Amino acid sequence: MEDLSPKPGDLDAIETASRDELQALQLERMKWSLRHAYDNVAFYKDGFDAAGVHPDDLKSLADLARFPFTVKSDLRDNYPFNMFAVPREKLARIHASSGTTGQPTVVGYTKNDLDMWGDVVARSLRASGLRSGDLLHNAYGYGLFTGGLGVHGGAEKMGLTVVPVSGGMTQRQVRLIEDFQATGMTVTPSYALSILDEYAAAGLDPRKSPLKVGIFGAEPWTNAMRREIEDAFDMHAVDIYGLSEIIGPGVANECVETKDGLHVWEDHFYPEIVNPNTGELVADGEMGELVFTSLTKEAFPIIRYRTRDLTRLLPGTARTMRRMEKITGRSDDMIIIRGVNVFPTQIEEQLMTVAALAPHFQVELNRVGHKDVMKVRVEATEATGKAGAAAFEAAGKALASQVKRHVGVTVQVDVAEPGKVARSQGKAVRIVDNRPKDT
Ligand code: DLL
Repeated sequence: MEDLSPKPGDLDAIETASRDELQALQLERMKWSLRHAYDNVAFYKDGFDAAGVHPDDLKSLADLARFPFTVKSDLRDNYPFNMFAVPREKLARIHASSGTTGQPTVVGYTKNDLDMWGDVVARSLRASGLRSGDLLHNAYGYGLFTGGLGVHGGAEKMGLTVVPVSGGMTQRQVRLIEDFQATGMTVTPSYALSILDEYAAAGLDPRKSPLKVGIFGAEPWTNAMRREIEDAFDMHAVDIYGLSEIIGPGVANECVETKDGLHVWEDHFYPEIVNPNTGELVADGEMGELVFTSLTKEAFPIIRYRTRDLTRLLPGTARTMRRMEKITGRSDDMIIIRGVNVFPTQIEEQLMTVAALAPHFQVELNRVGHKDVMKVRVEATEATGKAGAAAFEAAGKALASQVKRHVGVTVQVDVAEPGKVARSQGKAVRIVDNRPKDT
């Protein structure tokens, strides 16, 4: 794999500033952001007043903990535009969640916000190893989802040639990567695996592809999956994180030279970790729920937003900014099987250790009598597929025993023929919950 480390002068000055400089900037910006939210959004004024705090009470970064949280239902309750701090006419763009499970959540951006978003995405793509002149195959979905257009803006800003291919039509993805000689690819890790399948179907060797780096996010994925993808494509694989409520992609990104967790661009997005049950702050290094406060956003300031994503904060390495460890999962995706907490990422890690199985999976939850039963649906590799029933059974047993040993739960494993586990074209659906809804 090519060395894509940054050269002197490649980075923004703040990326290598001292912690003191960074914290001074954060405090100044946090004061502005709290004041901006309080003065212009009734939800924040009412919330701060009810909690007995005022923006002037913030004297240090630690004082942020005195301010109330914002949660997803607050955004739904203020649908569509009541969380905005500027008149609708000042919005340059609106994005929204798909709204498949209820009221969509709506976010907005002024021209300055789009400019800042472009900067943090450009910083993320650069941390991933791309430079002006590279050609980026952007397979995140375009539309209301922030992935496609968010990456696009930053890529153009830093001088990449962007191919706005979006998700879907997988054969065409392979063809365009090869014909246009893409050096970078932005896509969900699960869809990257579908693209990988398509290389095989087309009789092409993915290790000979022009790609130098893949920038994967929008869903959890593990270091075991990184090794699988890096090896399959002979390219770097780095992690990009973000969420619409905070800005979209580009809140945090791994640096290609270290691949040791994601540096949070904390000059714009201030992270905290709290105990998900009590809301108490926990110290850096401890696991908990990630909470973000925007420091510079105009249209949609967001104060202490509970992401439900579980991780921990670690000191900076390749940059001054702190890192967040790869996301273990969302608190909503935590499965409790007979008292043991299980995340789909833990199943993914074990799946990667069984060579006879392909890297696609879904977890199915069923109620049998009074018990919850977890079934892992996986599929045979092409080679296992040809080897017959005994090979399927052995592969299933191997995975069940790995999960039992390393995760501590008993699972049923259903090994399907190659190609039979549902493929994603964006975010993978990892959990299919068939249990009765009333419990
Ligand atoms: O998924 C933004 C994005 C697009 C990020 C493209 C990266 C690349 P939402 O649709 O609002 O925004 O979903 C946000 O997705 O709270 C996490 O649960 C999950 N997520 C995003 N990035 C990662 C990641 C976009 N790198 C939600 N690892 C977040 C794990 C991620 N989970």
